Amino acid sequence: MASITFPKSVEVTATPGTLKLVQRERLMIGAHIIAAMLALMSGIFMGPFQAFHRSPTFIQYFPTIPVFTYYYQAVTVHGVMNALFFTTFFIIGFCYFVVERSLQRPIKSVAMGWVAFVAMALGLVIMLLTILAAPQQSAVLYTFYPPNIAPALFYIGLVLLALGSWLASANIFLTYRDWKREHPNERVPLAVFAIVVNFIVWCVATIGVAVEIVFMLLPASLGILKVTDPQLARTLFWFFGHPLVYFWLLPAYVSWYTMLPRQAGGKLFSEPLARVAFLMFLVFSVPVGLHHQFSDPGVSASSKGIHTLLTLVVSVPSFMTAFNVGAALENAARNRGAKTLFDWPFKQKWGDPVVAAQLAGMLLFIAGGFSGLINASAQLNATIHNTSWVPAHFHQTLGGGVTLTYLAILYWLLPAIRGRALFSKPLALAQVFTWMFGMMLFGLAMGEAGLQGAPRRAITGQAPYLSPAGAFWLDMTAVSGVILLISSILLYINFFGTLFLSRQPAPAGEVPIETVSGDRTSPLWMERWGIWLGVLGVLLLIAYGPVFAEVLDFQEGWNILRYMPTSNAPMP
Ligand code: HAS
Ligand code: CU
Repeated sequence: MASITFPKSVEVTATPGTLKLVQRERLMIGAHIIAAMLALMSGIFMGPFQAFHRSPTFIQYFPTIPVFTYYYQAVTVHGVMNALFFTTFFIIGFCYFVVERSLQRPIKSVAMGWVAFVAMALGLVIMLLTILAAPQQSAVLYTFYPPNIAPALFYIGLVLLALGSWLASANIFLTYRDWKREHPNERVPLAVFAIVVNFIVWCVATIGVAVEIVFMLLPASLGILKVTDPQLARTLFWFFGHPLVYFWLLPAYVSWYTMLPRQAGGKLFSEPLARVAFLMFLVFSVPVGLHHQFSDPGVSASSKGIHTLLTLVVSVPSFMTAFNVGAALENAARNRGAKTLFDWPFKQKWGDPVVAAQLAGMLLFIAGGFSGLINASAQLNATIHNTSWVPAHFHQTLGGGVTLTYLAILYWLLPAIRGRALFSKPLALAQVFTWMFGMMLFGLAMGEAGLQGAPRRAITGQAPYLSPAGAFWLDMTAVSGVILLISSILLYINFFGTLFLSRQPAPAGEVPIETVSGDRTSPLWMERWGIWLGVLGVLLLIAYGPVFAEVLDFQEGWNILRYMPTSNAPMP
């Protein structure tokens, strides 16, 4: 294979002038994007085979699927690599790029950026090797609930990822602070505003999982602790796990709000409204984790009620996004000649993979968002919890809206960094549409199967208890797996093609970064982060204070750590 040679610097057109991407920036951001795509590659190709494992008809004809035979190993690699490593690398690389280009300055410390990258990359390698070398013990899935305890290296891989991401957060905060000192009376461009929000959410959220890993799981895996506490661990995990989904979502929103309007040929409806939406994410993303624990014993109904209410509140900024970005898209279509009430969705640039990927992502996200609202209602949740409805939901949100938007970003960012045009636009379009239809079918099929009682995280292809309707929808899941397999192959042909085979120079004018804020009306105190952290602190006290009092069992005298951990995950 040809080696990658980067030209010294590349002219990248952006408003208002032309920025120069310097070599070290390209290397740093390129390294993050490549690591992200390699992580995704190791996770994504497991997916179709899991779908095949779930299909009764498929299992009937191919009783032993020769690839990725140990189902729980594959599901662990799929979840850990796609949801934890791909996302974190991609978000950090993309956010460095946006912050640097928007604020027209390098990140605070390139050296710290590299230290962070190396820590995360080491975490990635350690994690992959551990799951490969100890498939049974490390098959604890991406939620790693005790009492299953993985080998210590599994947790060390996660710790390295978290440490690296904290350094990256510090880098972004310090870059923003330097800019703010020089521009005390200016509003930071919207994209950077959103990124600062996102990394604040991330730093608060990761406290939960860090405590869980450092004080419970790692000591248990090293044999220092002989007991564990699933309930406490789950509560700490979901303190992190829900805001995690917004950590994935907000970079996609950065693209929808600050890039897509221009890419689509329109104008954002309201920038101040966007800032309000992001501030709502800041204060409401964390105190809602119990909506993953509605079925858990030992947590009071009143706490679950508070979290239900706040979950519904945190869906409001997404509704605001739908109207704000939807209006921008309508504006774009009117500029392109749309006349009637309903023709604007059709008058979009469906032939441009960067725009089409985001629109397709939005369509999936509408379905995923609404299934989220169903999950959030405690009564309905009892019907769908732990069924395949839940993976249907998060493949339409994370696998649909978020991932397709990241791929839209990849389709302009990779050429900009590499200095070469995208290998093939038609392939990219084919990838986008196969992904959209594949994920729609996956969502429909897994959702319907879930309503028929098919459990999540199970080799349902071998289950004797399925209703005929459930079995039918699980077969449809396998069909969606085939479509998504094709889409994934197309993605990687384009990815490696752009890196190694493309010869055309990257087209000018495709980097959609705003360098000044067009917003003159948002009050400057929106950037007084202390206020918002204070509000978040109060909400956390109300929403999580009683929960931790309950799970720590104060009345019984700190009655925690009651359970013996087992050593192995379920056998195949
Ligand atoms: Fe969720 C479980 C509730 C959003 C991810 N969620 C999960 C899990 C994951 C996940 C990974 O309440 C599984 C965890 C596990 O392994 O156990 N979720 C919600 C709610 C929302 C929501 C209320 N989830 C997300 C997002 C995710 C994500 C975003 C990833 C990125 N979720 C739950 C609950 C559970 C859950 C329960 C636990 C279930 C259980 O029992 O285990 C909301 O934030 C969603 C709001 C979104 C909307 C949609 C707005 C639409 C927009 C599109 C605009 C379209 C336009 C038109 C402009 C209301 C913004 C375009 C025009 C064209 C022409 C195309
Ligand atoms: Cu959640």
